[in-house]
Amino acid sequence: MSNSAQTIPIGKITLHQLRMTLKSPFSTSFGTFQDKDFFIVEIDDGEGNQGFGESVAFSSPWYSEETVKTNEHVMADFLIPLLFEHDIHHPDDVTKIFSPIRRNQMAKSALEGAVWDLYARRMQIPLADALGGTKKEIDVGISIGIQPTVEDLLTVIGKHVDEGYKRIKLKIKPGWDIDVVKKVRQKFPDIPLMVDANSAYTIQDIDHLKKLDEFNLMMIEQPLAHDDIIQHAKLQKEIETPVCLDESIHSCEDAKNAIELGSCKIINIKIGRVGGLTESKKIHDFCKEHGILVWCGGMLEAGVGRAHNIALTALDNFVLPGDTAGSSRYWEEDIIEPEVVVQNGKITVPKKPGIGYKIDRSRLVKFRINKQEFTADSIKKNSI
Ligand code: OSB
Ligand code: MG
Repeated sequence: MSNSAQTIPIGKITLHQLRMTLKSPFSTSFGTFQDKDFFIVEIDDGEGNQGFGESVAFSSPWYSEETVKTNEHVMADFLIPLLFEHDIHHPDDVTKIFSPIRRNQMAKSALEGAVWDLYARRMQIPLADALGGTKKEIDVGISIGIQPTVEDLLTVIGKHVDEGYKRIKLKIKPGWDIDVVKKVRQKFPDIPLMVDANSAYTIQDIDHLKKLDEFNLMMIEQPLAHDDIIQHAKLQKEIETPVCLDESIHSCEDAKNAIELGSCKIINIKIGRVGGLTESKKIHDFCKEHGILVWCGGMLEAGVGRAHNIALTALDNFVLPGDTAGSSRYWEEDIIEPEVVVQNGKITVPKKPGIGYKIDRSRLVKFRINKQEFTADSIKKNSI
């Protein structure tokens, strides 16, 4: 092999900005989503291969500080120039190349994901294999937003249980918690069930949260502040329900600290929140060594982000079902071909190279509201 074959050439980077509308609104303790703006990153190696990534930041900084606009700014003005300036021998190099830029994990992850896909396609292997994944199929659950009434919630749960989802996650908030979970348990005594508070409580609510212990929940996700691990450790000592951290974990370092403090027993790994697949794998490996269970979270992704989640979940310590539901749970028309299908609560890990799904170009164009292209030359011109 020549030297150039050992680096991943970055010929052109395209930011496709898309706007898609969820089939039904999704409500959490911090707000409701329906229209979704995001970027599909396409990296062309100039040798006939393209890799794809998806940015998962929302339009408002409710879940984390990043937004669609900050993702655009940070990718266009800082991260894309860094990619053109450095040789990439392996996708793991990207984390290091991006390290002069603080945080902005979702912006980093969108580009890093495209490099991983491109790498796997060039190698002619599935992304799951490139990451070290061994599963042929993955178990998936579903996250159900806050509903107008408990009756509505029971109906929605029944539908998804019938579809075969392996566990049900309910969004909770003060006023939509203990009584709701009680009624769900009365109707569905045996389903694997968990709750996600998205930081809606404080440590003062400890006695209230203890009441969840009687419902045999798999876990409570991110009950306390988005940036806390200290109070979560106090809470975990007092409640039996395992605490799972989502918002508080932005890196493997964060995961190590949380585990050392006893802030959680389970970690939700979201590729975007931790800055990419390389960091996700690092957290997965660390948790495996320390007996901490992990699962793959979701950010209401379109097909590209969904495909990345599936590839990551093929790693063996993703023992708990994640939030990666089928495309049709979110979208009338997804941007990949075929769309992601769930059967009996399982998704088959694709065997084709890269993310293993084809990009539906006509739908990409249909949902596109803006497009920007970057080459090494255009970056140089801009910086003069
Ligand atoms: O906390 O996991 C979360 C959706 C938007 C923002 C945050 C979260 C969620 C979900 C849905 O729970 C996950 C999905 O179905 O993609
Ligand atoms: Mg969550």
